[in-house]
Amino acid sequence: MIVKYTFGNPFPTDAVIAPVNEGENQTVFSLRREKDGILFERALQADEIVYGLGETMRGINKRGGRYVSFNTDDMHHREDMPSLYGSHNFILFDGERKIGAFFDTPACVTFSIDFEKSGKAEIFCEGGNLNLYLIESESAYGVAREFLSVIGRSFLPPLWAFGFGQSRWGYKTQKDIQRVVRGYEKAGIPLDYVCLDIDYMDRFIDFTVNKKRFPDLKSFSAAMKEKGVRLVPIIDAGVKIEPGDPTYDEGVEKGYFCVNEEGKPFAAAVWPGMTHFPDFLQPQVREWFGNKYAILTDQGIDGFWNDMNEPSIFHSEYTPRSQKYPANEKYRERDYKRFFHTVDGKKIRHYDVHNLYGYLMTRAAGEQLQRNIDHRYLLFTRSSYIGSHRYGGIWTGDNASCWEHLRQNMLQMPSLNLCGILYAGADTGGFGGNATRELLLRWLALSAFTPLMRNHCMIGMRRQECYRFSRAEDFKTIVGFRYRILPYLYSEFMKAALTNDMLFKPLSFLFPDDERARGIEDQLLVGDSLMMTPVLEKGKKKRTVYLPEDMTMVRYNREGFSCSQAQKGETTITVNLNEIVFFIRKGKLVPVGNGGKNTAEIDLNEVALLGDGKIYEQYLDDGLTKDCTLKNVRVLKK
Ligand code: MIG
Repeated sequence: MIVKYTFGNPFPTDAVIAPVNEGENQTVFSLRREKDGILFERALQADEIVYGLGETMRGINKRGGRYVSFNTDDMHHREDMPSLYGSHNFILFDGERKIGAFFDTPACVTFSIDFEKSGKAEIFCEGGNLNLYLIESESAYGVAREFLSVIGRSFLPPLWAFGFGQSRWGYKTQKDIQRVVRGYEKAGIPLDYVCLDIDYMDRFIDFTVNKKRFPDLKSFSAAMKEKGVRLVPIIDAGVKIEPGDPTYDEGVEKGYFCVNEEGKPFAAAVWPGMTHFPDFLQPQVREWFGNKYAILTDQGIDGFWNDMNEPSIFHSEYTPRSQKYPANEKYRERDYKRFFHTVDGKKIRHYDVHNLYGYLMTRAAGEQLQRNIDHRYLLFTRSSYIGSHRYGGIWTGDNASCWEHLRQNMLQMPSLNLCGILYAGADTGGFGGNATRELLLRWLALSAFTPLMRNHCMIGMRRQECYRFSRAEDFKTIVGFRYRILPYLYSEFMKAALTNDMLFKPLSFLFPDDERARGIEDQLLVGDSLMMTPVLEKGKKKRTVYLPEDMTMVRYNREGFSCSQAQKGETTITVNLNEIVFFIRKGKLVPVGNGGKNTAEIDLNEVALLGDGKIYEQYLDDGLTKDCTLKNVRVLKK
């Protein structure tokens, strides 16, 4: 059962779209009204697990930490980092009672979960204006399913978005892109898309293309598509102040930008220099900005990533040119308090609705892409809120080439799925820093299971394309694995999306009575049949795996798949750098295909079934149709 409780005068977020009954007096939390907000408190049992909070650090069980929902661009993803790029205020208490709580407010929320030995969950909602949704069910998984059913279906990416993508901040010209594509071709490593970072634009002006670097994007993108490779350009939130540029001119003329204290467009510096921020809280602004993407879709583009949409600010008309990027917290907060949105003629202080900005930029793009093109599109955003999953996926921002962030990538997946975000992935290999061959191979072996599988890297770092490393055949094997498991991954993703389910589940969701399984964070269930058990440590070829039931162990290497029986309990596996080992649950099947050098070569109809199950329900379609329903499921028998 889900019930909604309203406090104060909350700003509508459209996060929950199904009708929900309203209640009057909730008893789950005790409540303390303070001067600047409301504190919700609840005692935790000793062994209670607390799940949720989407894109946050630290792990699947959120106990022991403090998390601040306030979308932030900061690349130093330390383990105790309170805020990242998205805010996903859903938590799930798995104690004697199974309770889900969604604190639906675009303002700052602080979750202290058994922080400083409090033995309590303390949630402070700044401003005190919110809708609190409470769900109670028999099981943690049941609570999750109920929450997912009220926030709406995940965005459905095309099949090619499940291929492997290469990206780098620093690719400048058409030649750079061609070189990358050739590198992959020569090494025989599959590739489906290459991302264009900010340098494809003319002076970082949104919806422009630098003519010297890309003289004819339309024919270039067509030629690439011919080879099975798509181009995926970045779009930044800030619109350069550039008289003569249509986006700028129209935005000023129609009053489509956020305004400062004097009611003039607010000016803040980002990559293009001084910019204005589109006021995505206004529906007509969303429609206008979203339709701008057609400038690129008309040139054959059907995938985008939305960046800098926290929004990130270097400095503004109110704050001094910062020495450091991004602007430090003090200045950022000052800026966020000094610009405004206009909703139904009323001025709304940005600070109070801060966490909606990236979500509504994604909604702007997604709604119009949906209307303007006759097939599915790829879209992923850096900043998000619950609800943005209906329009696009996310990537988890500027991580680094370190083992801790590889682990973090894995731990974030079920938490994101719990908040509706199914299409997600991290910068494989790490954004900042220099990846080693070993780290990149292990990371690819993990990303092979995440819907977004993209190698991305920061300007100035070592070249991180797979073919730049020695013995490229190992990369061919690991990336090639993704293309062979794709019939399963695609099918499980689409079924999860169509039935409001999770793709990545903690073991505890399916084995709630197994004490050992409840504590495991470095193994995950992926879809209904598979358990992933990646190697996450440097220099290790062996790792321990816990099997909550008898399973089929599957090893993949250049020879292909080999299966063996594995017994319930603890086992040690050896996984070489050019191998992947995973498990199939008892009585289940995993369809695998023949692979290919891109998704266009994949035949979803031709699969072999691994595992000891009897039937598998495979979702399949042409990868582009918008007509996605469960009628596209066929039953395979073994
Ligand atoms: O301030 O566009 O997270 O993926 O490569 C950096 C350049 C701006 C941040 C994104 C990153 C991207 C980079 N961007």
